[in-house]
Amino acid sequence: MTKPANGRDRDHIERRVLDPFPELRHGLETALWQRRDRHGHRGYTVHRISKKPNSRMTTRLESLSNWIAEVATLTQPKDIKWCSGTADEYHQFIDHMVDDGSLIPLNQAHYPGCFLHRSDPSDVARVEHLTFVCTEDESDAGPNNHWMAPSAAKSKMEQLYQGCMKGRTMYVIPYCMGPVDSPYSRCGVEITDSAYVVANMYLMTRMGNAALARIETDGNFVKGLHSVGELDPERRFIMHFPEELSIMSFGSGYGGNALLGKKCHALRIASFQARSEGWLAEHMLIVGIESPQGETHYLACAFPSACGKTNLAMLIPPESHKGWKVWTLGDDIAWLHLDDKGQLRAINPEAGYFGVVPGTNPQTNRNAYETIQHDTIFTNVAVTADNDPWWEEKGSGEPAISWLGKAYKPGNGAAAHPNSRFTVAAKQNPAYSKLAEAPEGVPISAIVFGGRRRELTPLVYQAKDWAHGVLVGASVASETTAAAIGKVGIVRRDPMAMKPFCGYNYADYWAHWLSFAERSNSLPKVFHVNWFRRDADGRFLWPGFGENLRVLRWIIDRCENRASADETAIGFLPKPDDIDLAGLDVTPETLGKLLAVDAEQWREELQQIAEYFDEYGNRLPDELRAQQRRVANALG
Ligand code: OXD
Ligand code: MN
Repeated sequence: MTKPANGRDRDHIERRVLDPFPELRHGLETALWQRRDRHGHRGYTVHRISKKPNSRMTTRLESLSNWIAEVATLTQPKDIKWCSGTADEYHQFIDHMVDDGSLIPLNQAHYPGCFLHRSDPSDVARVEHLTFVCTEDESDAGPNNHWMAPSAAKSKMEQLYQGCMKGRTMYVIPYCMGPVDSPYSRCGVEITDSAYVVANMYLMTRMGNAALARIETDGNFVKGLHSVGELDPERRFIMHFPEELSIMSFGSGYGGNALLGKKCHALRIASFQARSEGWLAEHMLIVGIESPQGETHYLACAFPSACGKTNLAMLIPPESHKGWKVWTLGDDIAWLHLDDKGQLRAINPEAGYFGVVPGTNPQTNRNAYETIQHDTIFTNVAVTADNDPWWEEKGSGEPAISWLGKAYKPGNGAAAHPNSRFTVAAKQNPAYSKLAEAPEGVPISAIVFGGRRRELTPLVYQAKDWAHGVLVGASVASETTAAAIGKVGIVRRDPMAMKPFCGYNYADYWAHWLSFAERSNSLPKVFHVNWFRRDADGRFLWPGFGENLRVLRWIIDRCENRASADETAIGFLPKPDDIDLAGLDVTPETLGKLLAVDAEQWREELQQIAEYFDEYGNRLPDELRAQQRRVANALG
């Protein structure tokens, strides 16, 4: 690769200048150019820093330019790059990271536009023990969050940020969570010193000039400051200040800790903001199920991390279900608003997927598999001798180099990290819904909670009403997975699958959920599913994946009042004939086990739920306690 000798042969792509603060008054000007060859193919990128003095601001929003100035004074970057969000700019970032070795091009003939990033081996997942919600009053964060006083948290972070961007570029990323023209969307600005974060934010959010224009119109935005620091686990913190709508993250480049639009903004900060504004920010996928008759229902489903949300959001109808179609709107987060008719509507605030790679293959998730064949950033996967990405259960190829960049030796652990990820634009999904960009979102027929439980919880059941549904959601428990640091496979309470993400006291959050019953007579029906129930030998009883459509059909039929059910103490369960087993290797006896409700085990569960609720003391809504008692009494 040769660099252009002078400026004449380069395409001017973007040139924004920022110098709003005295420390950099000598005038750093960053410009990016990209050369194209005579066929118009992208060549390479040059960063040029000129010394021409200037003081032009890049935004008319003073609160934004002041904040950028403050951050630059604190972190002392060598230059500042304002991200415009164009495709060319994305490719410039990619080239830049390939040049500095932080991205490795994969086999471009097999995987065009795909790259591998190897993270620091100590930086591979969310760090819940280092994640804090910093409200003025500790009780507002609740027992569900780690708390630190805002002043203590800020002074800790300011020490870490002091001069942390010396010699680095500071990137300013204006972004919009949700379609830019949706009244339900909210914006933020992330400042980061990581080009990897910029490239990921480009795929995961609507970022750049359009978002900036909206921020300037709205006049407000969530402030997210991120630095990878030295990637030292001892100097790593993710702090949230919901009362100030701001986030400070230091010491990690991992998605959930560093792509601040995702878990930090769209869940922790947004859940807090949603409470005061009367909506819900939830850890839910959004999926549209279209019947052969052309009737489409939209479901919002909450599952703890790495419980198959992406698979459910991209479900492929099984052979037996000709004519059925499944449309993906979102695979991780839903923002839910009541419209003026009392209908709950959902938008997906994200524009891309940051999915778990291992286990993705044409059988488990053909859409995800196809989605990640091109223009994808892989993080911590293995590679084959051909330089193709490789992961456990890919179904083809052999690993040659492990995620750690070392020759792969069988018996030395997984080749790809169990929490290795793909980052990819949602539009690449063959099942991307036409309505995914609709500013008014989609009407939700059913809310579905789920967890990973070996026993106890039936394949599916329906809550008796909204308030009971809040109890069902508040009682979600699941086995832990590799998406967060810590022991895997332990059952923990994960109400509404929001344990790591609810930005305020769960007791207040449940009260907020309950309050929706006063605001609408046509709320969605609420269900609970468990795809992970096992027999005494540890074998899964239900085939899962595409076959889950059979369960979703019962859910939809219940919403339309056209399926029967047995009323039990824990809720409505399908009668054995209500789940279509045609063509499936599941005997009626197995279905019986899948739908069994063991009263003794459930009494114990209700007791544990009561003890869990006790942690919330007087703040627990009476209605939730009453629901718990009602079910416990019904169990006898
Ligand atoms: C995720 C998670 O990455 O939930 O989506 O951990
Ligand atoms: Mn998630």
